[in-house]
Amino acid sequence: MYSVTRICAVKRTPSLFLRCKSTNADQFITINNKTYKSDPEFTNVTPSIISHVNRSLHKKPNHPVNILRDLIEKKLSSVDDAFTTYNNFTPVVSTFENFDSLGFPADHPGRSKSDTYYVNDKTLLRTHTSAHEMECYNKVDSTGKPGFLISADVYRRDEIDKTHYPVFHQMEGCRVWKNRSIDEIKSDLKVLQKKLDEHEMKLIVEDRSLENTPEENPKQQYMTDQEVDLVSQHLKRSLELVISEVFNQKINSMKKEKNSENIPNELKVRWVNAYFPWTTPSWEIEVWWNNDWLEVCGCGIVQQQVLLNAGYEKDSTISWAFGLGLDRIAMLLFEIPDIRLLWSEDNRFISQFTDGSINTFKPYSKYPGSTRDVAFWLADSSKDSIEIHENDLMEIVRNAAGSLVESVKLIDRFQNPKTNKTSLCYRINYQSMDRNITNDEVNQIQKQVETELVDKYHVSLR
Ligand code: FA5
Ligand code: MG
Repeated sequence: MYSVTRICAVKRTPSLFLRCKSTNADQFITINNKTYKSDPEFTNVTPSIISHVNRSLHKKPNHPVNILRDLIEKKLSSVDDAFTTYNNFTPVVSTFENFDSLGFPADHPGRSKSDTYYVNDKTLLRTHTSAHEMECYNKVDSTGKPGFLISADVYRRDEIDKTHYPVFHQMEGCRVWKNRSIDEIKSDLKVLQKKLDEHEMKLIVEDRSLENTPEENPKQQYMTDQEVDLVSQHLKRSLELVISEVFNQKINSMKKEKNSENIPNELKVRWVNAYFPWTTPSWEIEVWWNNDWLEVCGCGIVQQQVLLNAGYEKDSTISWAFGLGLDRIAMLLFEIPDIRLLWSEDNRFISQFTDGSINTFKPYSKYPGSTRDVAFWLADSSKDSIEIHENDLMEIVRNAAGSLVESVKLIDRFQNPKTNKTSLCYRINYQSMDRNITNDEVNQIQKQVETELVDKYHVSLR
C-alpha cells in the first residue's frame, strides 16, 4: 500500500509558492453538487478524476464489479444474517475520517499528496472504505445487526498500466461483539464453521501467521488470549468462506465453458502477517492462482481506539474488520485483460455479463494504439526547480489523455557525469478501448503533456 517513488527531490522555493497562492486563491471545486474551496497547497484532484465520482460500477447492473459484490454480500449474509450493507457513501471524506479516526500517524506516506487526491487540506477522495468504519460502528446499535459491509469506489494516485487505475473498488466488512460473551462468539463460530464444512470447495489453508512470535503481531492488552483466538478464527473462516464461494463459482464456470486445460481441482490460500494502523493483530490473505500468489484482502482485530472514537464504552467491545479489493478479483474471475475495460461504455463489453453469473470475457477487436516518448532533463537544484514525483507525471498524462492512455513506463534514465543533470525518458502508449484515435489527437495530447511538464516542473525537453 502507498508505495513512494521519488524521481527528484528538490525544495519548492518561496517565490514560487507565493506566486501559486495568489493565482489560485478563492477557487472552488464542485463534486456531487457540493462546492469545496480549493487550496493551492493541497488541491490535486483533476477534472478527469472527478468525472469518475458518479460511475458507481459496484452498483451498475450486469457489471463484473457489481456481480462480484453481490455474490460476496449474499454469501456472508447467508451465514447468520449479521450484516447491514452500505453501498451509497459519497467518496468525498475528511482527513479525519480517512486517516485520524483510524490512528494513521502524522507522517504516514498514505497522507502524502503524491499518493492521495486532495480536494483541500481537510477534504479528500477516500483512499479506502475504512474511511467509513467510524460512522458505521456508530450505527450498529440502531441497525440491530452486529456487522456491516461497505462497498465503494476508492481513489489513489498511482502508476498507469493494465492492473492499475486511479479508481478501484473495495468492500469493507466489520463484525462486532458488544458484550464480549465467550459463549456467543463460540456459537457464532460454530454456525460459520458448519457453513464452511458444507461448502463443496475445500480450501488448502496455510497459516504462516501462526509461526510468529506475539511481539511481531501483538494482541491488544484489553483482550484475553481466548478472545483473540476465537475472534481471529471467526474473521479468518469468514474470509475463507468468501474465497471458497467466489473461486468455486469460477472453477464451475470454467468447467461449463471448457475453455481451459488448467482447471484447478483444489484451491490453496495462505495467511500472512500484515500491518495496518487501526488493527492488531493484522493479516492478509493470498490465493494461489495462475502460478502466483494474489493478495486479495487485508484484515485484523480492530484497535480499541477506533471503537472509542465511534462512541463505544471502554473495554466493552471486540471487533474484526477486513478490506477486500473487488476489481482485481473481478478481472481474474471474468478474465478481463485490462483494468480500463471495467470503465468501458462500449456495449460489446457490458452486454457480455449477466447479474448472478461468472463467465469468461471474449475479447473483441482492439483499436490500434500509438506510442510517443517524452524525454527531458530534470531541473537542477537551482532556484526555480520544484519537486516532481513519478505519480505527478502519471497525473499529467492522465489529465491530458483520460482513458486514452494504456500505460506509461520509464524506458531510460541517464545522468550526465559532467553536469550531474539527470535525463528521463518515458514511453506513453495511447490506445482507446472504445474507438479509433487519430494521430492529430495523440499529438495534441502529447503536446499538452510536454507543456505541463515544462510549466509545472521546469524540466527541459530533449
Ligand atoms: C487497505 O486499503 C485497508 N483499508 C484494508 C483493511 C481494512 C485492513 C480493514 C484492515 C482492516 P490495502 O491498501 O492493502 O489495504 O488494500 C486492500 C485491498 O485492495 C488489497 O488487498 C487489494 O486487493 C486491493 N487493492 C489495493 N491497491 C489496489 C490497486 N491499486 N488496484 C486494485 N486493487 C487494489
Ligand atoms: Mg495490501
